[in-house]
Amino acid sequence: MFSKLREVLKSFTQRVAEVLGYRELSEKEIEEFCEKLFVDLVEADVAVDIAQTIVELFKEKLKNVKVPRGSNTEDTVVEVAKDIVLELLKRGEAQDPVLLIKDMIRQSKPVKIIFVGVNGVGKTTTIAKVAYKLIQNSLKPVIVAADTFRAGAQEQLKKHSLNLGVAFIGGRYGADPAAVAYDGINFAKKHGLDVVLIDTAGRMHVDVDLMNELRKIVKVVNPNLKILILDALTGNDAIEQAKLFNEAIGVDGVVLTKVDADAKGGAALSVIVGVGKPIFYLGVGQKYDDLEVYRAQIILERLFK
Ligand SMILES: Nc1nc2c(ncn2[C@@H]2O[C@H](COP(=O)(O)OP(=O)(O)OP(=O)(O)O)[C@@H](O)[C@H]2O)c(=O)[nH]1
Ligand SMILES: [Mg+2]
Repeated sequence: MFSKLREVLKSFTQRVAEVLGYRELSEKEIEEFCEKLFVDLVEADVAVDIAQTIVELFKEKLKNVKVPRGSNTEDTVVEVAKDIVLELLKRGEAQDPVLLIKDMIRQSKPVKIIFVGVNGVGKTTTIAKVAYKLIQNSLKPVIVAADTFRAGAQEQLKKHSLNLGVAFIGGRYGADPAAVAYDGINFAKKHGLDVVLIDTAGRMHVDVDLMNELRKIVKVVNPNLKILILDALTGNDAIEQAKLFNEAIGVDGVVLTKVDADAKGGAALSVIVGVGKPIFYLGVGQKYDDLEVYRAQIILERLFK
């Protein structure tokens, strides 16, 4: 995870520290180092506008960087770089979703959470992972398969619920997804369950009919949380997806999946920094416990390991 990005940052800070070790950087050197940094970031799949933002921040900071007497030059430069990157990573920081859900339960239950996103990003897998997290926190979820469109979607989610020992509500193929979701909510009310996790069919953010259908589901369900699932590997397109889903239904937070598969790291970073929504979790694998609460500080440590 993040390996290419880590290399880019390391070689940049080393190059800067080499000069700073015996004199201040000239304007020209700052320009050159930052130019190279920009190219390297883009090569590590960082989106161009995000790479530009990062480089501008470095240009500003490097003008005034002073190495205190007796300090290690490279450590000083790394600290400067960490400050910049941490500031950016914090844009995605969110409250721990389990704590958020517990707060909501205290107001009224069941808490209704709907998961949306384009095809194949990891909605169904993420729901299973979230259900697992809730159980670990002594909460009782029900999983609702309101994806009545894709063949096999019901079975896929039912299998997860059996594995996890979690209640499951599904619907016939082609049934009204809003009605299935409603059944799930009623089931939770009847059995005193805490959380209703609603899966929806994958849909392209540019498909007007399917986005209208989603609006209808949201209207019927009136969810406490609308969670958008984004695939880290899609980088810039993920930001476009977020924009359109947000316009259609309003998005409360994001789960960024397949971060483990983004070997370079730049695509994931671009979504974290550019999406403009809280990142609730990172999906880091296919197992039930491969779901990490997003913490800027933890990503920072990985980037500067
Ligand atoms: N490596 C990795 N794979 C993941 C992750 N999350 C999901 N996947 C895989 O991505 C594929 C698609 O996952 P699904 O959960 O079926 O995606 P979906 O969004 O529900 O797909 P549709 O319902 O068809 O729109 C599966 O093979 C998952 O195992 C993750 O965090 N890391
Ligand atoms: Mg699915």
